[in-house]
Amino acid sequence: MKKTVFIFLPLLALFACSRPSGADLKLNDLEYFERQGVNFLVFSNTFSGGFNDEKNSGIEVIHHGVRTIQGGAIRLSNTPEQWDLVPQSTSRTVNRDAGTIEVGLRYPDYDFDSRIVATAVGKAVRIDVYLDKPLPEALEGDAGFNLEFLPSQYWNKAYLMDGKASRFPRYSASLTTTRPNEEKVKQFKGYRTYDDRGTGRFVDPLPISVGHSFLAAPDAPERMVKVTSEEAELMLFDGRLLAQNGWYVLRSLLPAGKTGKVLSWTVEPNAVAGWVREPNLGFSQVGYIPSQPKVAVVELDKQDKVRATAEVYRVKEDGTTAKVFSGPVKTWGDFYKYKYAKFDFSSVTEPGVYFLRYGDVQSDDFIIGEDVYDRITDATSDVWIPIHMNHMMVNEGYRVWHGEPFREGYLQAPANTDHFDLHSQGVIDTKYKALQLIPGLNVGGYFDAGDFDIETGSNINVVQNLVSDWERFKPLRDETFVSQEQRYVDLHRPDGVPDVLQYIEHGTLNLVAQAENIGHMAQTLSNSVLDNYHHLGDAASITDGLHYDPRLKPYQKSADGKSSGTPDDMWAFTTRNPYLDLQAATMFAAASRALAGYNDDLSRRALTQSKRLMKEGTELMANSPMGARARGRGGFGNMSTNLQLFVSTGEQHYLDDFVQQVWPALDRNVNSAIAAALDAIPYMDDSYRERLRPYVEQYKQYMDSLEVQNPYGVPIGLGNWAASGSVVSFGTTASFASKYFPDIIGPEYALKAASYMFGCHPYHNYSLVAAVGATRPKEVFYGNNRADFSFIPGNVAPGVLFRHPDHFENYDDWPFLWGQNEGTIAGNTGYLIFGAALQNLLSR
Ligand SMILES: [Ca+2]
Ligand SMILES: [Ca+2]
Ligand SMILES: [Ca+2]
Repeated sequence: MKKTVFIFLPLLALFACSRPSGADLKLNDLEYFERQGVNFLVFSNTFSGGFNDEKNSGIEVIHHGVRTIQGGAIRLSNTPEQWDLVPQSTSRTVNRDAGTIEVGLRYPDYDFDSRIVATAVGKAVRIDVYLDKPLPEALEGDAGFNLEFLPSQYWNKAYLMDGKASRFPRYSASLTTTRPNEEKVKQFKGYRTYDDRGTGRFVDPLPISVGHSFLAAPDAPERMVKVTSEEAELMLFDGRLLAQNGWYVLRSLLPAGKTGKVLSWTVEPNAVAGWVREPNLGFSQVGYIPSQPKVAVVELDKQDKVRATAEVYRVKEDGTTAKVFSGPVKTWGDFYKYKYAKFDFSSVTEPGVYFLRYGDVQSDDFIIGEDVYDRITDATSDVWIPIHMNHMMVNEGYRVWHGEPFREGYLQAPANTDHFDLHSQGVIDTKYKALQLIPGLNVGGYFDAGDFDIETGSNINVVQNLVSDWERFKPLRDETFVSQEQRYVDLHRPDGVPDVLQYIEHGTLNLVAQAENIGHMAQTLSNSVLDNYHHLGDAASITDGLHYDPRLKPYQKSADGKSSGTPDDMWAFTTRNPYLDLQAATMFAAASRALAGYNDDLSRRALTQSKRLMKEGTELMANSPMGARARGRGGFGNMSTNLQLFVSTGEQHYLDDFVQQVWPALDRNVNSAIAAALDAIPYMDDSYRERLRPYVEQYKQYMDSLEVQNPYGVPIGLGNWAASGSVVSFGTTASFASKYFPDIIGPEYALKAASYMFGCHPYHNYSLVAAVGATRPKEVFYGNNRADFSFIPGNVAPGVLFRHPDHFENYDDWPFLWGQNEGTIAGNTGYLIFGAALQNLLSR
């Protein structure tokens, strides 16, 4: 977790008496089974996320602070993948008197219901599965009770099956078999996660171990779990055979033709006697400027007690260290699972290298210096963004990140298609027929995130963010060679053009192509088949680069080598969304300004599309239920669009419309409208700024209220995608508010957001930004190289994800949970603005 001078024994002695380690599991007020070191959750989180099996649900165990087991449920395959069917939870009943949690599970596709009853029995939980009707025949031999173990916490550790010792494999290399596709249990909406290469057969992993008594990790007491079943056979599988994000799966098949109690397991996670979670010392791994407030947040086990003092040490030039400050640690209070305290060492201001010590815990070292924030966006700008440029080959030194993807272009998506990445095509509303090539779309644009689609809304945000960066801060940094003619990008090779301009051009090229060739904005340009959507590797190998010709057989190429019968071409989902058109209009107006004088042709085309989409989008919105809903929600319609169009054209009516909208929007919700209102200041007179003043004061009250809402004083979200994006936005708005209203809002709010991003947050204290500036950045991210347990420099993780009812987590040894570890192109360009705004604020 962090560098530690480890003297654990005094802690054990101190706290062993406060909660007897021999205590049994108890059903607590938060409706899970608990003893010190073990949280045993039964469907506190259901399979209701947007992407089927998110490895976040069912029966879960948080074992000595780490969620190492999840996915406990009736499942229909040996090693469930993300798009395998997941059960609906039809009921969840907690019976305090009986000490049980009962859940009803249903697979509507098979009209298959089951019930799971979990009962604490001493230090174990007994899991009983009941069927009121026999298993549907179609699921015999497939339906079973599964429990999944986190590979990175178990690999290389030992396990015993019926007393026989083996080791969890570091990498999957166990036996598989193939079965006819007809035997495959249906996957999500009938899609297939696999390409059978014309064999008509799917791969099914074989168990690596079978028995009735399974003991995981006897060699690692914090991970030791015993599972037994007298009747049912336990089988251990390696889920990574089918999907790199698979877990180890322990399962038993449900018996055919039986009702009543059909399966019973006993699961006993070990609790280490006297264990108390090591304090997590939150601080900025990037460091601090001398004048800024410096407050470390200490996250503590509720069994732990707050120490009176903490210390700051300085690393001296001869390599020795000396204590330079000792100060009080003040209790903040409880926040979900842990309790928190704060240590203020703002008085340490001399530039140098330091570390913190809290009892036996020593932090990584950090720097105090005027320039610590100067390089926080360099990796994002020089490395992460150019690597995500679509339709280009991207080279860095000796390494090619990817070749030129999607050379065959994009086909019109067929009508009435639901998509696995949450899009859908309604009736075709373009001049193209289903599966007809839409010309001109394979240019420019950015990969969405860890996947390779062009998410139009995100790409609009990207261009908007980059223009905002360009217009406000004029970054002339030139570290990237970009040639649209060669379709080639070379990292760390200056070419005489500011990179931000080239990035704006690249995004605009694709979006203008959409508007011109489709007539309006597509929702997405995305994969047509699921088995290349989850692609890991070179983006240029996702499709075969040949036009799809249905007259050929799959895997067959035409005589001229230009087309193939493999239906792997990407699709454009074109269903018109006027709100998206308005967002595009805003972005095109901004892009046309930035590109003027650099690429005049593209600048003119962008402005033409902006005006057209503004007019058409506004009319469509006025006449659509969506428009009415947006107004009902207090959305501010085309307010930002009007501002951007005024700035681009100087036409007064755009400004009048903006002014008419901005004050009611602020009155409705100052927190959501303040950023747009601040954006207008450079174009308005002093009276606008003065009228805005009370709203900024109101916003300050909100910012201050965060200090009592959570120990970190920034907006920590509890959603299914962690909240570093909202912390970054908060930091950006705080920076601008502080710049325009320094007498109301000081720089400390923006700096608090920076500290959170760089390590002062729950769970661990690693910087959430890959690679740059920090002593200890996170090491694994959900990028397109996630199978290598690696990162793309400059990526910004969503961060610390909330799991119901009381757990925050961010895995740094397991990249595959997107809600914690997947940086996005919109989020990362938003981080670029935050970095620039912060630097601008501090250089004042
Ligand atoms: Ca996507
Ligand atoms: Ca350049
Ligand atoms: Ca193709």
